Amino acid sequence: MPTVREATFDLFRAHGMTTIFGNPGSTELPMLADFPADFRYVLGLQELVVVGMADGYAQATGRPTNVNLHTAPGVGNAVGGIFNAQANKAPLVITAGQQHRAQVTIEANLTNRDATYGPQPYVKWSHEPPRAQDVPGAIARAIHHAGLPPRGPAFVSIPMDDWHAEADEDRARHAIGRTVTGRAAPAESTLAELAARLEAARNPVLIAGPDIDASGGWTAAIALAEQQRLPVWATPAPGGGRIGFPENHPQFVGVLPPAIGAVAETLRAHDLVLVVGSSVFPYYPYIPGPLLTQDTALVAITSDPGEAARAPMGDAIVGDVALALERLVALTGTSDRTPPEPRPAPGDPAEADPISGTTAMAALADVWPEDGIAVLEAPSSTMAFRNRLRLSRPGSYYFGASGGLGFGISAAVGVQLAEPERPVVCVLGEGSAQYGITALWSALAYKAPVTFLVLRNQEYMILKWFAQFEQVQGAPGLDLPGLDVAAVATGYGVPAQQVSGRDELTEALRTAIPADDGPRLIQVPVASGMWLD
Ligand SMILES: Cc1ncc(C[n+]2csc(CCOP(=O)(O)OP(=O)(O)O)c2C)c(N)n1
Repeated sequence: MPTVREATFDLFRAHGMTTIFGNPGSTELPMLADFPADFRYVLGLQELVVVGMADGYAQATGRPTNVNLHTAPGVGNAVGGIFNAQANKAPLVITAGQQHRAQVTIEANLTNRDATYGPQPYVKWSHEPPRAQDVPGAIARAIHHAGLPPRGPAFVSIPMDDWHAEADEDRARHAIGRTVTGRAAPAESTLAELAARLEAARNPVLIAGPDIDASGGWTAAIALAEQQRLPVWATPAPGGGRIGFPENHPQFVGVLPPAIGAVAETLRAHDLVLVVGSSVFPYYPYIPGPLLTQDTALVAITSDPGEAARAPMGDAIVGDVALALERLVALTGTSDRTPPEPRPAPGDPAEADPISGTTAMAALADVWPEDGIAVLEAPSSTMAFRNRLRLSRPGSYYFGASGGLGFGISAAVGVQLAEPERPVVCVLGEGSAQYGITALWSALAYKAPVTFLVLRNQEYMILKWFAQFEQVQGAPGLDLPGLDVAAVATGYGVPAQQVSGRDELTEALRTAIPADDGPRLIQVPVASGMWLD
């Protein structure tokens, strides 16, 4: 008779979940006992980072990924990361230890009181099994919840004495053997109607969202845009956790502004807006205005019923984004509309000392490897990054779609572990870097050869920009004098250097990015400013 632990590891095997991200405590040790040789345990030194690494890994592999957390305090530390994971639609199966069943009612030390409340409301399902024998089935259910659209985290709290209990063999066998699939195309008639609407439109436009990349709809999105001669915008940057359309494509016209009034203004000339794989819209900040101007209609295709229901305007079609795009390609002909003018290539940025964020991104663009993957958490240089890099391959861009900092370094490590053959570059503000800083240790420990580029402006620049926008004066806590991330990295054992000026930066990046023996960190001073170009 297998134990609950043996049955659970068999379940993980059946789902290809042999990489586990965790930070252990006494309540998790029974799960980790006799850790099987065919599994890899990736240690993160703080739970926000553990979840962030798993998030990057789950997104890059497309597979549910187990995150194993310490009871209440571990889950508490993880909540910011869980908030990110639900916005990123990362299929995480989060397990957490719990006190021995015999001591839960008397609330012995480390009891996770009301365990299922902790990660709410950011998980799709939260559960503590009533019996030890239910643990494999509960984890199986969490795997299915996490992997079904919309993907996202699910949570199971497991009392520490459950792991060596005898499993219910019959239940476990069924739980391990089941598959649950959820890729459903919208009804053909709905898509045929949409195709007709698209063909009849005078000046339609496509808004490409992150789920195009996540669903494997990249090629179909290009085919549809080319065949229908659509200009293509990326969904606003705050919610653009992934890029859904090649940004060097001649029909790509830019990243939509993130505020209500500005979106309506930008789309004013279009009679039909087709939003694919995005919420409508990840607005931030609040700039009031009409949602759309009078003569503009909108249709969104999303695999997320929540996104469809909460959209403030337009029609929505729920279904798999890639399948829907493929059908639309088949259902539409070649249009004779004039495609948009290609965007000009960005010019050389002005020289300055220290360099601007724009210059730093231009230096990165100069040495960017074709198969490179970017993980971005550099608030004041986000737009400069998008404009300069113009990434154009699928699976090449990851950004914390909820805005919760701590995603960058952590996710970069997870993405690199999932994609060992592709160079990963993580671009960070020095303030953002602090939230996930302990993941530098994991990068080194697991030989993840990420190049970390830290833009050092000695401040929370974006918050100073927001202060202006919000007409706030005299806010404290917006300066970071003397924060030296290169020195901190050295303490974690990561080779690090500070460079200055575009030439030194280019050279340092040129050397670091192809190196595959472990992480490197390059820090460069940049001037104060919001870098939009
Ligand atoms: C977990 C979390 N805490 C606080 C914030 C608020 N916040 C947004 S941007 C920012 C500062 C980022 O500073 P830095 O990385 O140095 O980038 P810069 O704006 O200077 O480019 C902060 C604190 C957040 N988004 N997430």
